[in-house]
Amino acid sequence: MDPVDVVLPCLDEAAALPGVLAALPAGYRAIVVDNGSTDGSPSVAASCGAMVVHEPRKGYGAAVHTGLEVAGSEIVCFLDADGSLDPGELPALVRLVVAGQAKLAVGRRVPVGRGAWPWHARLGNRVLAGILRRRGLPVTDIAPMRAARRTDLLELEVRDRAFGYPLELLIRAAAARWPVAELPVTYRPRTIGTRSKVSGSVRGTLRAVRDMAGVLR
Ligand SMILES: Nc1nc2c(ncn2[C@@H]2O[C@H](COP(=O)(O)OP(=O)(O)OP(=O)(O)O)[C@@H](O)[C@H]2O)c(=O)[nH]1
Ligand SMILES: [Mg+2]
Repeated sequence: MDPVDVVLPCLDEAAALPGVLAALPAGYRAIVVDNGSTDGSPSVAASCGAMVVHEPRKGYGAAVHTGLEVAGSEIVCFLDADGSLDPGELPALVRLVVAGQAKLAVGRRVPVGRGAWPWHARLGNRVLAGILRRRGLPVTDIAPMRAARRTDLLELEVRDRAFGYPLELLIRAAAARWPVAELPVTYRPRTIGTRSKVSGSVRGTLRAVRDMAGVLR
């Protein structure tokens, strides 16, 4: 099989990176995109064999977009670097794209363990997924784990550079009438020693709501 690049947006995930990177299946190459970690994440990523990219612009979407640009494989995956998702579940998504069953394959999070997915984050996701379904996209989550062809993704021209990125991607995929497939993926509490940027604080949640509302307008 051709190698697959995996883009990992990273902001202070030094404690989680060794486990996440070690769990990548054979043939999957990590691209860790950092913008401003202060916990040594870039050197930890590099010592684990990952390619490290420094993105000057802040934001989840900025990191993801830059990772997509520097990726060299035909199919590219995206995965959070906080240890909440299992890299071993990426090949199932990639297979759907390779087989032509989907242009975009995304994970639907199934929480395992207490506190993996706080109720307000789950509720917010459900509301957004409802909006997407009305736009013709059969999804039940705003997935942080996905696979697609690099050139297809670049053609979608997703603009948001913050936490609205995943939602905008799905909206544009729906508008372009892409076949989108959703598979269940395991969602665990983030690795101990890392900090939530979204659902773990009122500030983070409000920021994500603002970014996503901007995308919906
Ligand atoms: N480079 C970069 N990465 C980011 C930024 N914000 C978040 N990330 C990364 O994006 C991924 C998702 O961030 P999380 O804080 O886990 O957000 P979430 O999973 O949506 O929500 P919770 O974990 O529930 O808070 C993690 O790997 C973060 O390190 C950012 O501004 N820049
Ligand atoms: Mg997370």
